[in-house]
Amino acid sequence: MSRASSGGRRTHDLEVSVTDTTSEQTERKLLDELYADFEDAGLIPLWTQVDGLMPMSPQSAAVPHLWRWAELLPIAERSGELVPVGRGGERRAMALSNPGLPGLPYATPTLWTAIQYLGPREVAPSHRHSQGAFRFIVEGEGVWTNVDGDAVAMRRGDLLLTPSWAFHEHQNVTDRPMAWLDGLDIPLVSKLDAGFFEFGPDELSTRETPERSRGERLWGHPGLRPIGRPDQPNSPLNAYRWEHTDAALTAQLELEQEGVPGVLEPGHAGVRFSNPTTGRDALVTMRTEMRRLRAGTRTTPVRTVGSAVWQVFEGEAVAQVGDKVFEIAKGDLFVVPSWCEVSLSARTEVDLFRFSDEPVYEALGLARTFRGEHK
Ligand code: 1HN
Repeated sequence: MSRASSGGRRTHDLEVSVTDTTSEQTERKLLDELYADFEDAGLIPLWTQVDGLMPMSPQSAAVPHLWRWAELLPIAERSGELVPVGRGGERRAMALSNPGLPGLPYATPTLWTAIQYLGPREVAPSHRHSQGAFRFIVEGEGVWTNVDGDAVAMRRGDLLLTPSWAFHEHQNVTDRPMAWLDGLDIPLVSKLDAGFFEFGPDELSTRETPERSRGERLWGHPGLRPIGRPDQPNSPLNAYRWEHTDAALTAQLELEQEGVPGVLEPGHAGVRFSNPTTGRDALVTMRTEMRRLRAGTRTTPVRTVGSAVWQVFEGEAVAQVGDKVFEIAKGDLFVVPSWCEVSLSARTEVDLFRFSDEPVYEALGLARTFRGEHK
């Protein structure tokens, strides 16, 4: 195909009538030359490209998809037996790859999601990166993640933060393996050309295994902020314990029973993990939340700009995501692409962890949400 017959030729074919007069032939020749010069000059005229440049609404390449914990865990265990963890590979993390983003280790166009596995007594070595990260634990314990030298216990139901540029390493101090969920903003940071990485020391920064990290001891008292500490873009509270999350959700549903408003919608309680210095999201680029639905609750369908990943913490539900219907149970993960409608029906009481890239859209003035049935 010649240069002139790409893109622009289609439009300009329309301008050439069946009866090709001499003047039309001249014009055609001039247009061919013009389109060739566009290419040589490194230009693409808008009128040949307008499709897709400005869709009427977001057209994500990502698709709704489900990964079952019961399938992920045995694969992670086999990797634990066969694949060492150490310098170079750094982490035994297996990324969810969205079928709409083939070949890429991305759950959505902005969010990396992986199951990570650390065997008995294993250590994942120290490093830091500009990508922000968190861990969420659906089962197990025994690993401490050392974040800038602060040892943070990882236990069922906890959310642990590894903000951008904090050194971190993971240490399994038990004879049992442990698997958990990793969320990172890797694809977003890649798209923004903002990736930095540095190896840390080969020796562990600490072998301590405290109940509570220094971050929790300083920042983990409800409504009490240490005086003299400045605001930080990412939360200095590095662990959000299940005990507190559970109590907050329980209280919301109890208050609803007592006639006090507080829940998101009838039978639907929710908390957002927040940065105690700003009241905003715990991480600058990722929203992290826990939802609890009473058995039998069906949530209002919602569409939001930005993508989300959900993981069932406990219980059973049906998730309707776009035209897909997922029967979900403990540990199962599903993806909601941008502007794709999602609603949940709780078969039992169900707790769900959710994370998304919404803070990015809010910061850029691009956030939109539509609640209700779509016409
Ligand atoms: C990383 O540092 C972790 O620290 C997990 O646990 C997943 C994926 C890509 C690059 C770095 C971790 C990662 C990662």
